[in-house]
Amino acid sequence: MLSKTSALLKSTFSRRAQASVLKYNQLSEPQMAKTALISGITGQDGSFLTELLLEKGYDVYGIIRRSSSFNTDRIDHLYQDPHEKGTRLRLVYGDLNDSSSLNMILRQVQPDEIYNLGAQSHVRVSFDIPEYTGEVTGLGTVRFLEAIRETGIRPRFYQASSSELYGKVAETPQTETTPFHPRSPYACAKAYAYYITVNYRESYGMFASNGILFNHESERRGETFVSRKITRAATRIKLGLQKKLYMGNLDARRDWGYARDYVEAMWMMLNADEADDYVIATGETHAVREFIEKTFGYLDLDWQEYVEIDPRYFRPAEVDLLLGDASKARRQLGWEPKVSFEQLVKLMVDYDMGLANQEAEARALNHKSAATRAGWGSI
Ligand code: NAP
Ligand code: F7E
Repeated sequence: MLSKTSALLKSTFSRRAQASVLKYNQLSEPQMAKTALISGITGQDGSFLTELLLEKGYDVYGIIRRSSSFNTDRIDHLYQDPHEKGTRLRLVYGDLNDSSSLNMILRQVQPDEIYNLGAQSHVRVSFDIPEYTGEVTGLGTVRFLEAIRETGIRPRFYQASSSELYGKVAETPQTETTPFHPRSPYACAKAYAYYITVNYRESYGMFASNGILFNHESERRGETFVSRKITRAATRIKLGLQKKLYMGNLDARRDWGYARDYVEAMWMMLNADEADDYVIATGETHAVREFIEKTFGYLDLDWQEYVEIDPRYFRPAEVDLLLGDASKARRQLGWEPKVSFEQLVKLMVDYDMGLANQEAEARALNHKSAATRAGWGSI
């Protein structure tokens, strides 16, 4: 019942959020506060960044794309009725594959800051849809930059660059000067986006910065990324809702941080005196195996009883080791990660345990109603 009610509430909120997406000609309103425009607002980082910017008093516009099912789950708790005065979060339809929508939105919103977080962001999937990934994750960035140039506005521009750029790493730890060696269509697209951002800064004097962010996770992480796949599965296994967890390469090492810490770095970059490129990382690296051990250990489970390897999760080319050195960001922006690896695992497991409990409760209720129906049948 609980989960049915929450599903109903969720879909009501989603419907309201979708219904509140503005048409371009409804966008402009007299504004005093700074205005931010976010692509990828419905993603993990977009949702945390929106919270941060609203807390800081910004008016926030988010670009969402049309979807046949609701895709605003992560921001539904921030929903504001656009019919009321003083609404500070608005959504507008657009797409990184559609230049005219970007042009129109920029002309109407006239943002002070743009955060380009939209992307096909899954590395494994990028091997299946390389061309599409190039369009959105690579060319999407130049469409945005060109739209800025064409409209003649002077916003500050943040590009969501990635530690995947380092790929087959040339040195460890990786810094802003480590050469790139991308290992996937996703990373190749991000390399284009990185360089075109630098190029527009150098060519046209735009305030355009790259945040080279290492992996960052949270309770809102997509469920097919490794961290969330592990915490979702382990908590479901704990309650008997799932038997096995099938994984790929357990030896890969990542520098994992907490997404809420990382969106703060994005804001700091756009509020620095000058545009520049920064590595954002914790400075610690852990193997996928360790993430599994910590998660199952926290739940008093022996992971070896449940985890099996399925080669379908191996990648045609792997990134074996990532470890970032964020000294420049610490020195120049005053940024530091606050959440440790252990705390990250714990907060994700705690959250997913809540979800698993809801699922178990719903199953028990369904069982009960099935039993009741069976009872009626026997009358
Ligand atoms: P995410 O959860 O996958 O979110 C991606 C966002 O992009 C979603 O809002 C998605 O919309 C949107 N999007 C996808 N295709 C689009 C299109 N054609 N037009 C407009 N929007 C589109 O990613 P994230 O983890 O928040 O990451 C944010 C950004 O940082 C991404 O660019 C990612 O590549 C980059 N990055 C992430 C990490 C990390 O560890 N999380 C590290 C380095 C860099 P839907 O909700 O409709 O799908
Ligand atoms: O994989 C290994 C996998 O998919 C991490 C994106 O946000 O961060 C992310 O990219 C590692 C890889 O993230 C499974 O082979 C093993 O070595 O969680 P992931 P990613 O590929 O590092 C970067 C910084 C981004 O920019 C991206 O947008 O884990 N691994 N077994 C597995 N990975 C997955 N997904 N599933 C497995 O079963």
